[in-house]
Amino acid sequence: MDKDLRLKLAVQKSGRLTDPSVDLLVRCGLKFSRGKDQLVGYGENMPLDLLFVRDDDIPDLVQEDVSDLGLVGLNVIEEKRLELAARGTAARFEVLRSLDFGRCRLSIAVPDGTLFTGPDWLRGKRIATTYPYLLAHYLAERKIEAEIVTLSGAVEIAPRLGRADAICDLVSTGSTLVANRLHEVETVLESHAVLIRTPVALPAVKNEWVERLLMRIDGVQQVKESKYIMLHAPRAALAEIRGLLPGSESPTIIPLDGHPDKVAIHAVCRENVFWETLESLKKAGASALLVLPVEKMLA
Ligand code: PRT
Ligand code: ZN
Repeated sequence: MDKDLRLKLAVQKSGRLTDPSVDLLVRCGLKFSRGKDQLVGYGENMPLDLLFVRDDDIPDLVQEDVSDLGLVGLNVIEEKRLELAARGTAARFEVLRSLDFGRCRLSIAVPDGTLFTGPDWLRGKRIATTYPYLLAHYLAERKIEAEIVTLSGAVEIAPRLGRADAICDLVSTGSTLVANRLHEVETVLESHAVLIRTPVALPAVKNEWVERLLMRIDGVQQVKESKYIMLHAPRAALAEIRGLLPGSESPTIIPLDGHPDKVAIHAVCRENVFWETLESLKKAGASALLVLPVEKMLA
């Protein structure tokens, strides 16, 4: 196939988003082999190649149409959007999907023992961060003037080194903050990974593959929590039992041969089915309960 008709998707080369990004694409059916330099993954069963790059480069690569698509943290693209705006350019990449990995938040944290009285406390303080534009935006929205100390990493040690009074950094479990005797006081941005695409119009073949990929991503995201549940129920308890099925739309109801007072119910539950739910179903008269994982789903 013509090289220009193969989709290019930029993913983080090595970091927190690498495994979940690759895992998502493999679940979408992609088989790929990595070149010698390890920088490109060649799709073997789809016209889609992966570009392995630093996450910070992904918005530019997509904006400049070097890559058609990118998987990156919302934090990175929102920082980029503000940085471009400050330079008088508009960000032109488009967010196609929010994904269910890479969850974290950009938060302001202060040293333990600080009497933080609210955002106003930040007035005139020095705040260390690797996200100067998002922090400046947060402060400007609240009309707070503070000094932003832009660092390239190890933000959490800045207060101990006397370089800052507070920090603005990504937090997921919070253990890095605890280890550095800091605690979160304000959330600047809730983040997760997103799929972005170039603003440039793509040839029809490529667009078709973008659509197919999106459909598969939706399918993969839906089945993660979904379960297929089967059970027998007395007709008299049908309404109650249907009400107990978590997140299911229209279950299939099948008559049971030789048991006019009973039916079989099959339903896809779009939430996890917990033991408590099964216990409640049993209490309501259900029997022969079976819960199965769902492998693929296409609406
Ligand atoms: O080399 P490259 O530039 O590609 O990688 P990177 O070092 O810039 O990025 P990386 O791999 O650390 O993170 C990639 C993306 O993962 C981020 O842009 C976020 O979208 C997302 N993410 C999710 C996180 C975290 N969780 C996270 N916890 N990114 C960074 N962290 C940091 C956090 O700042 C803290 O210093 O991890 C540390 C531990 O966090 P706790 O709260 O779990 O202790
Ligand atoms: Zn980075």
